[in-house]
Amino acid sequence: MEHAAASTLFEQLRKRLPLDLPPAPHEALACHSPIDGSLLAQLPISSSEAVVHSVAAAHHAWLHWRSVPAPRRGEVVRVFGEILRAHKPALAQLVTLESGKIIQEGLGEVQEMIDICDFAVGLSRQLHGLTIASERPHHRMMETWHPLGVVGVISAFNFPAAVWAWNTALALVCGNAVVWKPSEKTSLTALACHGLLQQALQRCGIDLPHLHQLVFGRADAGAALVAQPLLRLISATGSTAMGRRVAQAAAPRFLRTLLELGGNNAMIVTPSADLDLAVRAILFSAAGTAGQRCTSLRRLIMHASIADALWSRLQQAYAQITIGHPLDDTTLVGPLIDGDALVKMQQRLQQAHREGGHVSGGEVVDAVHGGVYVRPALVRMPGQTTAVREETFAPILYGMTYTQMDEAIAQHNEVAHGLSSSMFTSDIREAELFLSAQGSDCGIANINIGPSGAEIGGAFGGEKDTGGGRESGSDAWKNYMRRATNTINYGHDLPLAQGIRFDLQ
Ligand code: UN1
Repeated sequence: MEHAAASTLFEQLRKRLPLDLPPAPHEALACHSPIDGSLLAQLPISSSEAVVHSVAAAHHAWLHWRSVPAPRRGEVVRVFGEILRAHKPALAQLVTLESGKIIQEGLGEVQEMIDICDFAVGLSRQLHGLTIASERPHHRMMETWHPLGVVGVISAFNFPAAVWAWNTALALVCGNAVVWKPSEKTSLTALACHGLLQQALQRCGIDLPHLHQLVFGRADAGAALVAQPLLRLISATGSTAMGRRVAQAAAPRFLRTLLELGGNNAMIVTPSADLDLAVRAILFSAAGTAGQRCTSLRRLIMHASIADALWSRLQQAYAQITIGHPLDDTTLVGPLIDGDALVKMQQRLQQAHREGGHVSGGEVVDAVHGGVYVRPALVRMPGQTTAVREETFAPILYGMTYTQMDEAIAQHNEVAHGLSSSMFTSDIREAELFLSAQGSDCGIANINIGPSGAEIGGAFGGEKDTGGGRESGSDAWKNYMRRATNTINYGHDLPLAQGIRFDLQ
């Protein structure tokens, strides 16, 4: 199917989304589409003074917002969810134009935003604390949860809207203000999300336009944000190198961090696995989103008895992957984000080849003029070499074999990251072992589904070089609040804890 240039499609979207482009004077951020390289717009880069100003204004708005009852805060998020439903097709197209992910995944991304809004609305009536039995007579203990203040959000290009929404929907119902520094590669999606959230605030009669702020720019804009003393939490998604810089800047003043960094996710396929399911799961997890999810499948650890059969089925499946314009319904793999991503992918494939790997795929495909399109690569490796142990943000799947389960699990856990993992098996012993304390060391461990595509209801995040943060569902909301332990004495005496006596004689 023929498509107009991405820049033309963007102009059409401007009629359907609140994309009020601020004037971009001297220092501008050029927003290009990875689909065809066309220039969509220019945005002003936020100066460090602008960052200071944004955080101060957000703090000021927070002073009011923290006293709004949580269910009323939930109402804003509920209305935001409705606005997202109404704008789902347009916002999904913008996500596709800016990140290059296929439209099915763009729609999925907006759905993920809607889902977290629903979750947060329910949560707004469930920010429960505990009551705790006091050791002292006529005393009561309890926990209360209070808003934190200004939350900084740094997000990556590959989920330009959903990861912000996980953070922001929760941060808002928890009574916080948000300052968002999106990836410089997907700032327009951020602008649209910001505009839609402003509509929700207005519709609810909340006159706090500075409750949510945007900061545009590259790494230095993110660094300026982290440096703001009024910030109470920084939630950052992106590379491990970025997370390390954030953590180091945050540590001296004990700024709370929520880090969701890279992954070098694996799947173990055992002799009893349903290979039909496994092939489909591998295809989505490894080639989907052009291998540019932090949860993408990168390492396949196959039992020797099924390895050859599985690998040849994968080769057949990979040969049929349709690569092309991400707005085409038949496309499964769209462009890489930019030329840099291609260079890194090719260098890694060369390294894997030098380390004894047999590479198929990985070649550049002439799908849409001006974009970087590659065939996802399958690399059969003699073992878990250096190349395999590195996370490469590209569609590369390494295949290795094992014979003993303990060896497979050791290999599985032998990498720096610990985000997501999966096992395909029909053997309950193997499945339970993988999920046990001796099994996968990741924040997410799945059986008979791939490592990517998590639902919002669970806590999302991982261990080791993944940063340790948990976002989204379960009790991740606690990251966005301050816990106070309260002890109340309703008696006529003053007993001290631990039975200590401290009386004047
Ligand atoms: C990311 O790539 O940063 O589980 C987030 C998934 C998505 C989120 C990925 N729900 O793959």
